Amino acid sequence: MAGIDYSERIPNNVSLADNRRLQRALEEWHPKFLDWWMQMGPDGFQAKDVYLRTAVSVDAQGWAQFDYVKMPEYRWGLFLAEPEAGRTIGFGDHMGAPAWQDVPGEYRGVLRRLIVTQGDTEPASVEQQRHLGRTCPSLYDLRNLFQINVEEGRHLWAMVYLLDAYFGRDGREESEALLQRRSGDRDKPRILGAFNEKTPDWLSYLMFTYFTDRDGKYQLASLAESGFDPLSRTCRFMLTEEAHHLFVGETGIGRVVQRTCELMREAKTDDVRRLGGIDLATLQRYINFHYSVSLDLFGSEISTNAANFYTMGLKGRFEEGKKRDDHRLKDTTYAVSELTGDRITTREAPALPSLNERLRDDYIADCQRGLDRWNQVIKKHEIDQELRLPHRGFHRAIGLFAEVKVAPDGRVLSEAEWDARKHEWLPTEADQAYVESLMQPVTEIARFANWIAPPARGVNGRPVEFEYVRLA
Ligand code: BYC
Repeated sequence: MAGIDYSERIPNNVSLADNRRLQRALEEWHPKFLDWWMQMGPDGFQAKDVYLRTAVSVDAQGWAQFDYVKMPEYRWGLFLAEPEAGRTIGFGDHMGAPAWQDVPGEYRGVLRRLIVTQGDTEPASVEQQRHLGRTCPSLYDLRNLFQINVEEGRHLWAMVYLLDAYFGRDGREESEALLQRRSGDRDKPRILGAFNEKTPDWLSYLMFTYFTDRDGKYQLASLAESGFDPLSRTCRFMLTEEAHHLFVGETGIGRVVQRTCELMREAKTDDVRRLGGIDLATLQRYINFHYSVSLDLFGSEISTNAANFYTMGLKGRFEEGKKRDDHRLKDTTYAVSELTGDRITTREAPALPSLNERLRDDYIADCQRGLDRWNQVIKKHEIDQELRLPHRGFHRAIGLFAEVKVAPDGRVLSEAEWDARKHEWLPTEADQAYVESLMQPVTEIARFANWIAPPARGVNGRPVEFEYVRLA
């Protein structure tokens, strides 16, 4: 069961051949997906051989195989983590009851909406990244981009499987709509804010994989706790793939920081733009932007939706199973931010509607770990500067802080102060133009753009100087 049947048109470990109706629905959706992929997927590289990993098993050990594949021939499929015998619902009003193998009728609408929101982000990110291949800093980075893109495509398949298998005609309509919305489109935008932003250059992309993919990790981990077992099993396997996306972001920004520090040391200057590097001040502004739009993805501090998802047993907390409390949270509180005049304070709020904020707190702590590692790189070069996460209220569009302007240090500002200083804190047009000017493709084996250091090692035991994408 852990192995995946590749003899089928749609590789899967869900016994698809035994469910003719579902198989037909997915076989009808498949060509539409491929049309979308050709139209909106990586631009200009569809006919090239890329050294990609493909899932061949859902076991934690040895689940992937690496080989050259042309992206449209990638074996997208349906993979769920192994079922846990006797699994019960771990939180909310149904705690202790057997996990649902089918959709509980009374929660159908809510569950469908959660799955659609999750599913919508996956193709959105592929659309956002579709032009990046043309300006890659190396073949190694190009390959990692495509790996992420095909896996986001597979994550779309994962959500479409749930919609088609468990939500009948409505589910099939939602599956179609997932291929029709477009990132940044005025008339048919993607559902969540960050997925309608542009990813115009590789610095933005590395920031996106660090900060926005990390929201994915936390949302998927909460959905992996779901009492709806097929969703839980799907998300558990998606998390295995997600780890690589976060690795690309963390090591990618780490490599930019490394290169910047090398240039600063060599030329004894902070102004590495003269040398074709990305100065730390610009990096800080990109961090501020991507972190703040990703914080918005967790929703409002106080949310009855979040309370309902939990009480219904549909979406848990991060690592719900490891927490030692009653897993119902009706009588407990949680500290959330509050605005008192122009001061930001905290107050104890009922725990259930505060669940978005709690998940955001887990996320913030995780984000800080990467900053600590990048700051180690800076310190090793004996440079007395630090990268910082801005205050959670900085540049927010959702929740409490959407109403006010907050500086990176947490001071509440007047509109005039904000307007006068925002160019210090967010990427300016000049920053964007400069970063764009660096985006010249580097495609010789083993060569890297000047603004990013090579990685410590290659992919799957291959050397860094390996032909990760065959362009000839
Ligand atoms: N943009 O009660 P509230 C990933 C809406 S990333 C626009 O506070 P709730 C990935 C909200 O829908 C992970 N609208 O929100 C990463 C609600 O609308 P209604 C994606 C927003 O429902 C990289 C209203 O505002 N997965 O996988 O508690 C590459 C009130 O909101 C936004 C998920 O998000 C926003 N940012 O929480 C590839 C998990 N925020 O009800 C992939 C599934 C809120 O008034 N989704 N609104 O019409 C959820 O769990 C929840 O929908 C959210 C929002 C956490 C997103």
